[in-house]
Amino acid sequence: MDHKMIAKQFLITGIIMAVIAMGLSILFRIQLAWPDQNFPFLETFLGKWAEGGRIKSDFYLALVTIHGTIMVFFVLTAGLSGTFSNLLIPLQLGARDMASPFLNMLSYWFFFMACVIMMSSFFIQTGPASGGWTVYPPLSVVAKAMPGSGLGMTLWLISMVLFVASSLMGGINYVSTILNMRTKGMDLWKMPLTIWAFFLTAILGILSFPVLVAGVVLMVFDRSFGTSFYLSDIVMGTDILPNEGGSPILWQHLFWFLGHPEVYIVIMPALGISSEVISVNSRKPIFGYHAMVYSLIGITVLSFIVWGHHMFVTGMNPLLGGVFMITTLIIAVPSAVKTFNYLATLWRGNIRFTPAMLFAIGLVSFFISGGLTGIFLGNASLDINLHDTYFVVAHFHLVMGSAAIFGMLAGVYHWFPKMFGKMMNAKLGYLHFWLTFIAAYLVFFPLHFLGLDGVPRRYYAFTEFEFMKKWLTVNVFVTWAAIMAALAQVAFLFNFFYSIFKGKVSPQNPWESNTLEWTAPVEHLHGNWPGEIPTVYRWPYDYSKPGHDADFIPQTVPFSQTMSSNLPHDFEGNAEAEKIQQDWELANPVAENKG
Ligand code: HEM
Ligand SMILES: [Cu+2]
Repeated sequence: MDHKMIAKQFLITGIIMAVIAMGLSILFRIQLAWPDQNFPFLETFLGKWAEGGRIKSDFYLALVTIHGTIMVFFVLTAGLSGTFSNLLIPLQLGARDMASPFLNMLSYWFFFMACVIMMSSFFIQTGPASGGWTVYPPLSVVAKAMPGSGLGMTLWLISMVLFVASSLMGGINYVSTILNMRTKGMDLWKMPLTIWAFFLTAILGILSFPVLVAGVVLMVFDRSFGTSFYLSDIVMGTDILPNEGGSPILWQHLFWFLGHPEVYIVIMPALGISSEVISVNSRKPIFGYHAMVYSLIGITVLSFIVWGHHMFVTGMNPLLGGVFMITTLIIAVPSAVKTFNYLATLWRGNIRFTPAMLFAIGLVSFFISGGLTGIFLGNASLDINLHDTYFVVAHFHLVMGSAAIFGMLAGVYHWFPKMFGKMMNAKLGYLHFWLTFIAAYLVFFPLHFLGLDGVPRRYYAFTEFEFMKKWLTVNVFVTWAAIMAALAQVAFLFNFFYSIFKGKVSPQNPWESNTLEWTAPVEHLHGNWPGEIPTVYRWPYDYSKPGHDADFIPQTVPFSQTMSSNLPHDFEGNAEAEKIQQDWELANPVAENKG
């Protein structure tokens, strides 16, 4: 199957999963806002999970768990990375397809099966897994710990193993395509930042996902074969469980060795997309291209040595905590480099506020405001107070959740014409952006204050605790904001599906962009380009180049055609372009004297 088709499959599956996950969050937000009220419609809708119109506490935990799992893995990993890596890697590099189209197709179908199995757990007697998206033992290992710890947890594990297999097949394909299948002239330093981001994301995935599978295998042993890797000294009621010698901390190490890179697997493609969109729509070269690449590499390397910041309160040796704290805070440096680069690119740009551009700027906003609270959480001593409170929920929903969703939406608006040959409606796009942007801040900003006051996450009803009662009005407010966020997505869904069929036909290069994908015809061909694959001469960010009349120069335009605007560094490392320049200089001795 063609990579463009597979990209669409990932996108549409991702959108469906996002709608489901958002629906789940509305359900549990209703519970949080009106903990003592009955809503008969919930029973109609959820049956035995909401008898008498109130969500059961076990089911509440299942909702939170599946919401988080779907959002992180299925929407923002598969839906985001899968869609845009598949679409853009061959098109922006000048390849006719992925290195292995077959593996690529298989990777989609594994993902699809993972989604189906995860959702099927809503229809079994004991309900879905309910130990949180991090599935910490013992809830995930002791089958009778709670309803979702039985079959629901088994389905969760199966689904995740399929999902990991899917990501590995995808990732290996992306890496080998990027390394081997670039068109003539496309050296590494001519690749768009999107490709750099997808490349490093794929490497992160390949190196970290297998660790999760290893951890899951041990978990299956604990669950089914009486081993005790993760369990020790558990008493249930008066029952002493037979486990001996294991430790749940081992699971935390294995999980977060994947789990922390995972949050960068989620955000890096979104950062790559926003680089591209911001540069195109500022009509300016991206500021600090090399610094952007090195900061992505820095994030990739560092993200493997910070996992312990999720475990500050497990009683780790304070010295070790200090090491994790320092490495964690160092990640702020490449992240800040990226932020400053975005702002410097926007600075004095000739900005075109397309919907894609607004979403990309929105990403920068969330990345900054959510990133700042990461500095608090990264400090071992502050984290002791903030751990497992709503402060954490607020932090990661801004920096990873909202930012990555905005990156994904920026990508959808920007490359929709490439995917479907049609334009999306810009007015609906603006409506969608402003409502979502405002609603997201209204939802997540107040949650910081709950966290600072010590309100813990994953609790079913706050009214049970005297000190939390005062937050009830805030919770009601947040729930209304979440409902507004959900309604705003209707504008997007309508626009998306309507435009596929009835949208205006898109021109070849609607955003006047330099990159290769826009040189391919609008109609989808197998193999992307009808004749030869275009040759690449220049980097992808030649916007508003001094001395040139048009404000953009596609990567396929040789330097021999833009003699008035060439700069000395344009030729670096490009023997062919250098030769063209030399030949031209030989043929035009006068022009050279002038220069
Ligand atoms: C309408 C948008 C959203 C709302 C209203 C929302 C709300 C919530 C709330 C209230 C919780 C429960 C917190 C707790 O009790 O621990 C939660 C958990 C979570 N959410 Fe969201 N969320 C939204 C979107 C997202 C997105 C886009 C992501 C992607 C990163 C995400 C990832 C998570 C994760 C990982 C958890 C933790 C689940 C767990 O503890 O197992 N959410 N969300
Ligand atoms: Cu982390």
